[in-house]
Amino acid sequence: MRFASAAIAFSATALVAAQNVVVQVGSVATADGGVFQFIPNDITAANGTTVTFRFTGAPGNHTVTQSSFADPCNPLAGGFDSGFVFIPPTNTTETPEWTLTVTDDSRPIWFYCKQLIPSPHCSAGMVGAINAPSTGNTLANFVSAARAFSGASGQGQGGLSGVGATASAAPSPIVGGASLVGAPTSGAPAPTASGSPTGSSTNTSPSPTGTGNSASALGASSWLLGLGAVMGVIVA
Ligand SMILES: *[C@@H]1O[C@H](CO)[C@@H](O)[C@H](O)[C@H]1NC(C)=O
Ligand SMILES: *[C@@H]1O[C@H](CO)[C@@H](O)[C@H](O)[C@H]1NC(C)=O
Ligand SMILES: *[C@@H]1O[C@H](CO)[C@@H](O)[C@H](O)[C@H]1NC(C)=O
Ligand SMILES: [Cu+2]
Repeated sequence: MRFASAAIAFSATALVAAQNVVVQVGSVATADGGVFQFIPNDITAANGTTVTFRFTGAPGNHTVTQSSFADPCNPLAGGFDSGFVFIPPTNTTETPEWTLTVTDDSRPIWFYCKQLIPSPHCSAGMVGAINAPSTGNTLANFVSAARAFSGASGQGQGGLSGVGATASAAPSPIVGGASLVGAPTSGAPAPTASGSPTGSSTNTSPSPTGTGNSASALGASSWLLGLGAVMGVIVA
């Protein structure tokens, strides 16, 4: 009995951990891949999963801005946008974080960093995806399209809520020399730069593979959590 409880507690813990994904925003010049990257950039997240972006790259000044497969370096109308989070070179106090909750795992969610200084981060490959398909409109193709993008990536301001994912607050805490420019608010105006709100309608790619698996994992997780809670009560 004790063994069974421990096993269930372990499973529940592992699955709960899998429902929050942490993504590092920005890195350092000496890192593999350099400063301009999201680590990881290929995220699988079922409905309800939180994706926490941690602005750890110091120094850094980055955004997490929703775009579309067809137009990787311009904001998607109605998309989410963290705003510019600046991290000073030396301060290592609390790391600003921004958390999105996935609300629609049935289609891919594409994003980029819209910083242009010292050169556009998007064309340096600072892009990522949540639930990218494994064939067709893959993350690899998205990264290639971003790298091929020339000129200034779109600066339009997105909001807290995006298409398929939503945040409830702006990045925080902004302390210890960090700063935030263009903090997202609810009801943010649609970005002025191009970015079709129906970009996904031109996206004829199949649903991300793994959606079904994620969904069943979520279901199993909920079930185990429930059972774990019951077991906890019994054991207590
Ligand atoms: C961060 O980048 C934005 C956009 O380029 C800029 O407006 C802001 O001043 C920058 N912050 C700092 C502290 O450099
Ligand atoms: C996730 O939510 C979206 C929007 O409600 C829905 O279309 C989709 O089917 C859901 N995914 C799963 C696996 O249930
Ligand atoms: C580090 O944080 C302190 C306290 O907030 C601030 O006074 C200082 O300017 C910061 N240093 C840098 C390099 O931003
Ligand atoms: Cu960046």
